[in-house]
Amino acid sequence: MIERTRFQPPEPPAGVVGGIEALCRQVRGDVIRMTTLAGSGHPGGSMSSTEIFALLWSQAAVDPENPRMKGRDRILVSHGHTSPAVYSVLGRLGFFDAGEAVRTFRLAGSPFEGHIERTVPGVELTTGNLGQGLSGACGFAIADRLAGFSNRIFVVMGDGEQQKGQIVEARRFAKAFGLSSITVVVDMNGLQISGRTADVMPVDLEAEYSSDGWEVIRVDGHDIPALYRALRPSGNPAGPRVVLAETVMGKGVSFMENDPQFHGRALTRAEAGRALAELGIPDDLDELAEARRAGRPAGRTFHSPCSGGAVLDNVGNPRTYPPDHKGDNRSAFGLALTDLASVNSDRVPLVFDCDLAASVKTEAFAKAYPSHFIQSGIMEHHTASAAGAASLADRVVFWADFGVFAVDETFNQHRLNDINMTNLKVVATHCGLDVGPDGKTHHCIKYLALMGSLRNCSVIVPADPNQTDRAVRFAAANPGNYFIAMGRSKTPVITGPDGTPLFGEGYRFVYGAHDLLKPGKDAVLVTMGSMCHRALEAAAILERRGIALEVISACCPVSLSPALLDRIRGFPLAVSYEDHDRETGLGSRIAVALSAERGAPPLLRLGVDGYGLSGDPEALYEMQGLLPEQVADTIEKRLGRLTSS
Ligand SMILES: Cc1ncc(C[n+]2csc(CCOP(=O)(O)OP(=O)(O)O)c2C)c(N)n1
Repeated sequence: MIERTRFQPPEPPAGVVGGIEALCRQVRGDVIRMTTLAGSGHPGGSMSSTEIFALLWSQAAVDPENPRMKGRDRILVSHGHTSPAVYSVLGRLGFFDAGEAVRTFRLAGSPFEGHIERTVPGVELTTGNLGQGLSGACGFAIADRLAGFSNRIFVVMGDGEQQKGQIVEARRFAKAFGLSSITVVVDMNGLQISGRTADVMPVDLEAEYSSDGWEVIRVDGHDIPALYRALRPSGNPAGPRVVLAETVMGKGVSFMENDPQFHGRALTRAEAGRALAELGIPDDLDELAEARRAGRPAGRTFHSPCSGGAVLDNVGNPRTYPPDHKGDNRSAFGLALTDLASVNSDRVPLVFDCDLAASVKTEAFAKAYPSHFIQSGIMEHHTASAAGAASLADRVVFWADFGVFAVDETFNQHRLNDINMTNLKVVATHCGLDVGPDGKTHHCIKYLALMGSLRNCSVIVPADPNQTDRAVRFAAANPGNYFIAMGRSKTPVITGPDGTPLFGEGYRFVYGAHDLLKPGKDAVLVTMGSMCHRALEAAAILERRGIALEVISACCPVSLSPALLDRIRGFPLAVSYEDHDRETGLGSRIAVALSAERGAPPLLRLGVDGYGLSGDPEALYEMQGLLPEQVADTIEKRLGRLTSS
């Protein structure tokens, strides 16, 4: 057992240094055994980061018995390929059985995957695509500070990784928000896959971190007392600190040291034998290989990574916008957000913005709750990751942005959030051709294709301000990632047969349910969002021509219910109608769902074909044949052909 000092004594006790030295030798042996057994992995960086990991997890305020302890220090590893060393350190410090990690590393069904996974106790964030760890740390730091914790957040990164632009965004953010709880350690082994980092893409880390306002310390990353001193609480609480830890790739095994091939190559059986002998570790590789061959582990995870996703129990009283209301969905979102904050004064949501608060309607929230409004600047990659991590810290978190920035710009970050099973509510305004004159760079027409492809993300495309209000409250009251998409323009209130708002008093949002906007018998049209009212106009035109078009809003387009498919099946013609890329949106989803159905009707898909141009939305819809009159004509023509054939 190594004494846990929490970095309080000015010097590490001798027992601590000795304990960590012994641990590091074992860890290096584990790294060799794991990667050779698996036949792949990243031994070089694992062995240069070993002292850093061993010091952090043995000394920081973390508890192997209670890895999710409230107020714990958080240790993030951004270069997730160093998983062998991370798993070995955690296992040997008692977070789980190290033997299992060694035996099953990278084996199908094992929780010990090739890059570190948040399902493993002690791992704070799944990483693997480089450059996102510091952003995650910023999100945790913001959320933990609001929660009143005085914990520390450590982030270990690679030096090649420093070439990523998102890290620069995160550095600025950490300084701007005075995140002095953050200490970064860069493993400066000087090598990456293609050779020397200085040759691949030189980065002057000392100058860059200093000019971004960080405290910079340079240290020998294998010198445990020196590293310990560098990791002690900062004397400079105004800002974050980076420790540039000079290390040696493959440290501890003579023929691996400073050789970049060992960044990502496992040793052969014979090489591993020599390496273990050098380290003074018994060679049990043959027995381990036998045990590994005995069978794949039953797939298991230690715990559900999303357990405890924060929710708001009190969502206040929904607002009902009357039939003559002239407003946009984004304003309804902004008002619902301030409502949620006002009825949850002890659990105010955290709201991230990227310089668009006035347009995405979070300005009122920003004024009323400045401490919970995070102005991230034009740094969307960082923001997506930071907001995702913050949402894992027992806080309801919203990020509102234009569709093209909330989705297209940041898909990679959403994907990692999805893998981390975060609890983030992304609200994308300005979706579709509805954005109009800003032109094709600003038309987000792939939001369903992209966000709908994430496996842990619910997608809602509300029909009007009333449904937007309910959807926002629903997302805040339910755990998990939600993506809520809306256009820019004013959207009429949808009314029922009695002329009252369809999504008003008495309406309850249920995820996955579809909404019947108008019954009909001759054809069924399925739509979503800002096209709902246009679909109703098309239905009214057809009504005058004696054709009864049924109109359904599929406001949860990734969850097309069996009830909806059943309903569609009863019609001679189905039509999908969307302000989204026609090939990858609602129509495609319906086509796929219907392909498994017997007796499915032909499907006419109406949507955006190619990129739009710049202009008034109505003109852009006209160019795409998406105006209600055009839609009515197309449906009438198709029905005519059906009956004549
Ligand atoms: C965004 C991203 N691009 C590329 C890779 C592939 N990759 C994995 S490790 C690595 C080199 C990392 O170098 P460094 O940070 O110095 O780590 P070390 O070689 O010291 O282990 C690359 C390019 C990745 N994982 N993520």
